[in-house]
Amino acid sequence: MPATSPPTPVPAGLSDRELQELDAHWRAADYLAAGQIYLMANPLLREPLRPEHIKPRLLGHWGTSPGLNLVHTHLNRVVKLRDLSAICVWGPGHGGPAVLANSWLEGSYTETYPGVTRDAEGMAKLFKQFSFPGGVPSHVAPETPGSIHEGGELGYALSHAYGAALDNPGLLVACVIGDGEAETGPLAASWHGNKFLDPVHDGAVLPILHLNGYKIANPTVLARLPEDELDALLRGYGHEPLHVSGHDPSQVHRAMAAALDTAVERITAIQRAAREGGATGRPAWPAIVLRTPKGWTGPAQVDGLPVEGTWRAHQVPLDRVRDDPTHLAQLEAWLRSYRPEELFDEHGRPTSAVLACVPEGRRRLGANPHANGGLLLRELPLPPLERFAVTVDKPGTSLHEPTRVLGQLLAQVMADTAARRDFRLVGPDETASNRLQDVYAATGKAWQAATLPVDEHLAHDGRVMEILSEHTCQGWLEGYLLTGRHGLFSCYEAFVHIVDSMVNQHIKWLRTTRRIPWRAPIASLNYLLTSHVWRQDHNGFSHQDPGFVDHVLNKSPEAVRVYLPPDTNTLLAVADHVLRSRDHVNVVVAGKQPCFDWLGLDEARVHCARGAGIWEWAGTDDGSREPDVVLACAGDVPTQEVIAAAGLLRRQLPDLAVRVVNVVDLARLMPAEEHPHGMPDAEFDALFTRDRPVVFAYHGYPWLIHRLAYRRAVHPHLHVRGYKESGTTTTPFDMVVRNDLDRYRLVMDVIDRTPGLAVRAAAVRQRMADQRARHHDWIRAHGTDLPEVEDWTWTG
Ligand SMILES: Cc1ncc(C[n+]2csc(CCOP(=O)(O)OP(=O)(O)O)c2C)c(N)n1
Ligand SMILES: [Mg+2]
Repeated sequence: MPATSPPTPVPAGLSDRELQELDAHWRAADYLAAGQIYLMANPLLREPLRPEHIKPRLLGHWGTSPGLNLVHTHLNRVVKLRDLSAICVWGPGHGGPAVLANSWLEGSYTETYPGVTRDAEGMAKLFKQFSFPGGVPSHVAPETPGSIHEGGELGYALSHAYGAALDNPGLLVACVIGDGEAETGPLAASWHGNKFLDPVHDGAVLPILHLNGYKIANPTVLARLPEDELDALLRGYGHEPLHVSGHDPSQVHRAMAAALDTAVERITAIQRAAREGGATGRPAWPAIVLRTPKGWTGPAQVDGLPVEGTWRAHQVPLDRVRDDPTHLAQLEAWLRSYRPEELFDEHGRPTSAVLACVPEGRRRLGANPHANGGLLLRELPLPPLERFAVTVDKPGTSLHEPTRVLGQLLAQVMADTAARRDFRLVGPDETASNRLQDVYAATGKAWQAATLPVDEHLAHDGRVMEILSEHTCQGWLEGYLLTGRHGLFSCYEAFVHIVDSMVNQHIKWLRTTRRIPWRAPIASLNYLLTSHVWRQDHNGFSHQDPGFVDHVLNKSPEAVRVYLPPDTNTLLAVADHVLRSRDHVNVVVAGKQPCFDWLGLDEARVHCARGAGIWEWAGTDDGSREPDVVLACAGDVPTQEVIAAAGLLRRQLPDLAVRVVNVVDLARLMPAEEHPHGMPDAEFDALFTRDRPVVFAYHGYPWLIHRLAYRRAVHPHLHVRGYKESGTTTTPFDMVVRNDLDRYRLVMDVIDRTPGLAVRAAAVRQRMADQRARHHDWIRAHGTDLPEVEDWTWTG
């Protein structure tokens, strides 16, 4: 114990019997946690412990487990006593043995996995399966009943907890935060969730900062602060800290029970004041600071070195148990110190004293349906797209801002979910910048802090969430979706990379839950990436990075989808699809700047359903023979350049049979065996040909298209143009020129690659090169794009 932690004064709340029962539950959970790490036989120690009872590979994390077990035991008590609906987010998710132990004790484990019975036989299975081939993961994984949070990658516990509490007014979300996890950037930012939590419409989050003093190999920053400094820090975050510390179990049990009673009473009072008394001030929500030793109740010393209460307790405190008789004896003494013969009856079932604190049915932390959110998910009411679609009399003649029109659709969704409150829009301060601001007509921006007359659209009960932390946005939305609701994350394309690692974890979760029959499907995590690479007019190079798509497409094909709608109506069709989908991560890349309308709503729907198709009106490929060249495009700006190039070719080289193909759903390019949306070879070959030159204008880094299509017959003839990291603050057309994605360059590419054109079309090629030179001089003289570019429309 660090010197800065005097034992908490002990209130006289618990009876001696309650204390004994809580301690029995805690000891049982500790026994079961240690048993999972070490034992593959002799689970109740009815025989002397021998090397063959020990697992050959000792895996798992003991250090955090006694603390998690203490929290679970006491949450059981307070949930049962006060009939609460609660879930817990276990930040130190590496303490899987603890959460599994508690689920087994309360019976939710056996209900979920009937083979693992709540008796000696089931205990043997529980032990053996842990971190064992064919068994269960070492962390609080998707397989763990009651869990919405894996905890493998640290930092996201508190934002997940807030996401779960939003629009769940009857739910208490406890959240254990490791003192190491508390050092991460995402966790540090997520303390501010309390400035967004509405005590009227949202549930409560109870952070439990677990100061066991250490990470893997180091002390933690917060555990070494003097207690008054830590207290001031948490007060600065807007919390009322309740401190519990000690290493004498009886004293800590009493203090923890009292702290949880106080916390729940404060929460109830805050909610009552807001819900019944109309209070609108920002409340100071309670937070518990729990200071107990790492590896508490485990071996005090191993091989002469201190372990309990130090970083050495992090994983497996005794690691040579099979080979070293001293370690074996120490393990046996340690396990017997919990007195398993008092905790489990002759059949190996937990005694009634152990189970006295455990709540019933769906009140159990491992059985609360909010932690299997798909069970509670309702269809999102989506309005008919006809109400928002733009009229397209002729392609390429009218302009709309796609995301602005999408904002009108989202406003309707917000309005239609006003009573049921199960849709949220999150973003890092960019909702208006991304032109989705029409949503504010239907709901405000969540905000519980002070307001000034200059502020716009802030509201206590708003369902748009804006905080300048992409991590927090992502964490909130994940927590919200995992508990059975819907949402959308709108983000600048370049900065969504900040959550690369978080989205990995969410995709892993989805991939795993898809194989777990009792996990009901949840709404997809939908990204709208806008303010994209080609139109960073205000910002330039720092804001130009289309690589998130590359990142996501590396991940489980069953869970990831990428859409590049080329205009307003296709964006509406894609949005409608992704908002209805389940268990996916959908990345939608669409511009906010005025963009040509190419397709009417009906055509847009059909085109998006296909995912890729020929735009006959744009090409000169009349079907009488194979095309001479294919001009392909994916993304709004590349589509415009390809259509303009097709127009130039139609006039300059009228005999050339040009096929124009647009790709909305990028995974269509993948082989059918590699992605559920992948195109069979026959279809791909028919669309792109097997041997004609394909000039492909792509929104992002060109290598991605090669990666997706490398197995296709036409691949040797595939030439991809895209973003080559040549960015700056310049005109829109100069961006494409700099990256060789402009219409003139595309025409040159066609001439260079189509057999027989090099000589015949040399003059056309020269005119194109001259146009690029003219462009170079013009923008430097005038600061705007060439008039023939700025005023371009499709004339067919
Ligand atoms: C983002 C991230 N970085 C590093 C790790 C590796 N890691 C696993 S556990 C751990 C220490 C965690 O310490 P703490 O949060 O205090 O948990 P506890 O002491 O309860 O085990 C670290 C660094 C990780 N899981 N996630
Ligand atoms: Mg720690």
